[in-house]
Amino acid sequence: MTSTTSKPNDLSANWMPFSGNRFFKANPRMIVKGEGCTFTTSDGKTLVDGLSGLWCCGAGHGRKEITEAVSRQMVDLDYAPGFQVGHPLAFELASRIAALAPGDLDHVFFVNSGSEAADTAIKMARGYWRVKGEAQRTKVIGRAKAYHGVNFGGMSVGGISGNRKMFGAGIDADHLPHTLLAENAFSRGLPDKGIELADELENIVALHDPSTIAAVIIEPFSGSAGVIVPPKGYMQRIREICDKYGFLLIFDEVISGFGRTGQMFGAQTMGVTPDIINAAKAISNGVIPLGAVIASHRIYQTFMDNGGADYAIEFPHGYTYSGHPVACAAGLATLDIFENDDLLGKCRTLIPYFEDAIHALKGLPHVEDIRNFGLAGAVQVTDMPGLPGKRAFEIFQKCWDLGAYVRCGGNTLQFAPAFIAQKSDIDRLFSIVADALKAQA
Ligand code: PXG
Repeated sequence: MTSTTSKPNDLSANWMPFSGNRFFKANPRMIVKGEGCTFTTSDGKTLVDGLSGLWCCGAGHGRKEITEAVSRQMVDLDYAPGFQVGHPLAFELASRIAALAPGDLDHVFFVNSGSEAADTAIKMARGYWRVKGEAQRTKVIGRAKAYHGVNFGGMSVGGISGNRKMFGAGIDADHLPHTLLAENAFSRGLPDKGIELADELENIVALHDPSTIAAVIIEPFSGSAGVIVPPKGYMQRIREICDKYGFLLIFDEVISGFGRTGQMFGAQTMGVTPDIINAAKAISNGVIPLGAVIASHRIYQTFMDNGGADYAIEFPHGYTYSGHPVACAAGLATLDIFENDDLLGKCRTLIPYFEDAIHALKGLPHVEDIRNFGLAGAVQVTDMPGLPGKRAFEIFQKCWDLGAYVRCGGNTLQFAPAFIAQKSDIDRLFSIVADALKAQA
């Protein structure tokens, strides 16, 4: 008989995601409580949360409005099937999100994660062209250094080689270059140089022929790769080229969406309207998994107009948990907090303070670039010779020991505090990062 109990300190069974399992299990770092913009560790230490969890908890941890809405929903309706039947919360949340989205993006397809959003948006784009009679438009153009999650579509358009090399062939994709230019080092916000990198899309078009391309997928800023911010005018240029050839433009706003740039969507901050926006993470403040693909009226209507018999399924896609009632309750409560607490206003107030604080690290040992956009930023550090990523990893550990949770990825440290953070939280975060950098010297 299998035992149902296990030793509380047995860490072996959990195969952790995107983690050095061997290192962690030898040196565990365990979080047991979250409150506001702090975490408490299993050994009783308080950490300032420098990344809103994993870019999700903009309203801070332990929001009673959300936990109470979730508990109530679990009692009233714990689950409802979403295929061929519905429940009211999914419709209410979709309407509220549609009202917040830019342009004519007014239809919301619910998923459970950013990875599912990426694959859903890609299938939507390819399906769109098929129902329009251009089924040969299958290729999706991503960018080097992009992150669109880990499922096969998102992996294929993603541009972080470490996330791709193990897994073999993906879907039909090609990649624009990234926009990380040495001459833009230490830029604040959108850098000045590099708009011409958008014109590389014309070269991709020339190589493949526009008739083979369904869509272009881009993060308003690349989060995982270390807050790589597009140059001034770049997104406008990409939009123009997409319009020239009819390509659908997908903004992956899993990180930039729901407030991180000071507006509800990065599209609004950038002043560029895509055809599809992907969202997840902060949409439910990270409390319950939830994601959304927000499509334009034109895309939705194209599926409806070409859907065949009136009882037929127009888009054969969806997940058991699409529009889960408990996730929708969390999403609605999160939107209430955005409104009631003026989260966007709070974020906009904090952005210039955060920008000054992160750029004040310039000149400290090993700092080779600092980038920021909205309430997100990264410090790029010099790698140790022959040991890629080790310095950033050591600084991450040192920050933990000194009282801050920060994220490391490759040769960058990444920061995305909660929108409700106080200036004192930002001060504490960056004073710890400064000490950790100096300790490396
Ligand atoms: N798109 C983007 C732009 C993302 O940032 C995903 C899709 C995938 O979302 P899911 O929910 O499937 O993980 C993401 C996720 C980091 C970090 O440290 C970033 C993500 C996830 C975990 C860590 O930068 N982004």
